Amino acid sequence: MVDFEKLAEAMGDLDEDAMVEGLNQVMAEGGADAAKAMEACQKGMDLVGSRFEEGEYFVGDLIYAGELMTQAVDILKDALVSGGNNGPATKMVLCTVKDDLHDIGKNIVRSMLEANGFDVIDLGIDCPKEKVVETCKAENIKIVALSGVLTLAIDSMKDTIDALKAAGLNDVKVIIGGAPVSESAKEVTGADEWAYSPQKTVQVCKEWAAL
Ligand code: B12
Repeated sequence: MVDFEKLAEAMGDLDEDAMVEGLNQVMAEGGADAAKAMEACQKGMDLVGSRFEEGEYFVGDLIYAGELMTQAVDILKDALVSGGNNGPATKMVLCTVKDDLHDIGKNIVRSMLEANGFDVIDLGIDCPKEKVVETCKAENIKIVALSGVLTLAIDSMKDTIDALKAAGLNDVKVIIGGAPVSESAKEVTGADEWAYSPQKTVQVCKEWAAL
């Protein structure tokens, strides 16, 4: 049985070998603890964020941490897939909203969605609302996931959701996520759902894809 505290520490210490060893052990044991392992990695990411704020880590460390998280999702993805992936992949849009350049969390969410069979159109960072509207129209998208880490991202999320409504795309479901997102942000922005964990994001998007 893997020691999840140690796994979180390995991620926090950016110790790739220890992290990969722990994750491979989870998979070798059948993958039943994959969700717990993912949580441990996220705890490790929180450590990374704190160490950055304390001046111990630098931007390069954060980017490397993002790469490690993506690697973790890759190792665990077969065990993280919930439910069947039968039928054609559902296309959806994901982006970091206007004026926000943070994409480490978005990329982790994307890896998780792709691991669960979604065809994710990633519109990148600092994404204008017009680009989201155009893509939804052109690709007949019914699910949009908006990421944002800055407090001001909540305003951009609201603008994007308002623009979708103004364009008559009322059947597009929107999930928002990122550090400042909460139930009250959901109410302010008019989003259909919010989440912090990538696992909940996948669960919600799967429910919407089945509608
Ligand atoms: C890394 C980082 C940067 C990097 C970004 C690199 C990159 N490629 O992303 C760089 C150095 C570029 C950067 C720049 C800036 N940053 Co910065 N940054 C951070 C830091 C340290 C970590 C963010 C991160 O990646 N966390 C790890 C990921 C995994 O977590 P996450 O993004 O929350 O994602 C998780 C969930 O939220 C969720 N999730 C994410 N997206 C989505 C989407 C959906 C749909 C769902 C459901 C879930 C979901 O899943 C993820 C996995 O669990 C935070 C501090 C912190 N501790 O969080 C500050 C922080 C976010 N930055 C901050 C600031 C102020 C800035 C700058 C303005 C600094 C400056 N003065 O220039 C600029 C902003 C530029 C801009 N316009 O965006 C502030 C924001 C303050 C605020 N409340 O608005 C923070 C909080 C630091 C602080 N305490 O002051 N930053």
